[in-house]
Amino acid sequence: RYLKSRSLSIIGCPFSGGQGRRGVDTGPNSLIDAGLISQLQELSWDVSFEGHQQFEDINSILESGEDKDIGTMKNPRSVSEVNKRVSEVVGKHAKEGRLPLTLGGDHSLALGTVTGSLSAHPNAALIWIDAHADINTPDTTPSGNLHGCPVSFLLGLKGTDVEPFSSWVPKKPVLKADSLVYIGLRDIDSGERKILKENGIKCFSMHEVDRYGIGKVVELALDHVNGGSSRERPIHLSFDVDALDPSVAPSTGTPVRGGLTFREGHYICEALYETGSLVAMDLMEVNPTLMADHAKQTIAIGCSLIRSALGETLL
Ligand code: Z70
Ligand code: MN
Ligand code: MN
Ligand code: MN
Repeated sequence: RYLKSRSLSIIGCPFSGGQGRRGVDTGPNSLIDAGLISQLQELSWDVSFEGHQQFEDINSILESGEDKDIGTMKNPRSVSEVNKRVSEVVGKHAKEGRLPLTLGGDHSLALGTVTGSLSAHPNAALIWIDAHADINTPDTTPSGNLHGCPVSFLLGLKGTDVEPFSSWVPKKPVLKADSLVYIGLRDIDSGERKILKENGIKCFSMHEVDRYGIGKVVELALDHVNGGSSRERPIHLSFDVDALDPSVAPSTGTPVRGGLTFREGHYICEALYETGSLVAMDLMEVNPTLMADHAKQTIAIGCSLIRSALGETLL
């Protein structure tokens, strides 16, 4: 509906500066090494992959310890610069009518991916699958980790108009609060709870998944962003693998028990594919260096979530 043809661009983002655990920067290459490209070609996608993004310069600043905190924010310059680049490359591919598939890397990268998507599809809605809301502001973050903050920057919440981000993040909010839906939440900070309430943001936590079942939850989520039964609005899917239960996807930085089952995670992806309106996808927070005995399992699930979102079951 929004793509020129069945074409996608893989954007590998080896970056870990949005949180404290190294290794998540090896996520993108693990997914590629597991055969993701040929798997998507088998689903008859025209796949372009020009190699991972080159963040060596930024990563060396990160390693050197030169990227000093600004207020509460850790690694602010690295996170800002990486996201500026990601937003440009995602925006470019999206404007060419291709579906940008971004492989993380930590979830701070979604500031760039969503900004890029929205530059090409200004009416797109954001569906955020995560154990966490990632909606802290620099004023509310308890950790200073910017992977817990990208959504607040996208909504332009109070406290996000700060350097270095203010030099490139659009002044007009990238996204309106009613264009965002969460599924899978179960670890929300008190400051985030307040923000979610005050902005009336639609959240389907694990409690709602239990109550209604995943089928109904996805239907309600799509009704919410479409304002009814239409399924035409473009959708950016940002999938944090920690939305899944740690027994399903153990190799991730902040596992929280009580998560989505294997099928619930895949169902979400399948149902979004069925809308015909998916315009971008992120698969974030795969860290093969954690629970390394289970890394293969987590990587394989990352690939299969992506395949489901790109039409595996329907062909
Ligand atoms: C916490 C914070 C977070 C992902 C952890 C955790 C945020 N709310 N996000 N893992 N993906 O530090 O802001
Ligand atoms: Mn996240
Ligand atoms: Mn998370
Ligand atoms: Mn927490």
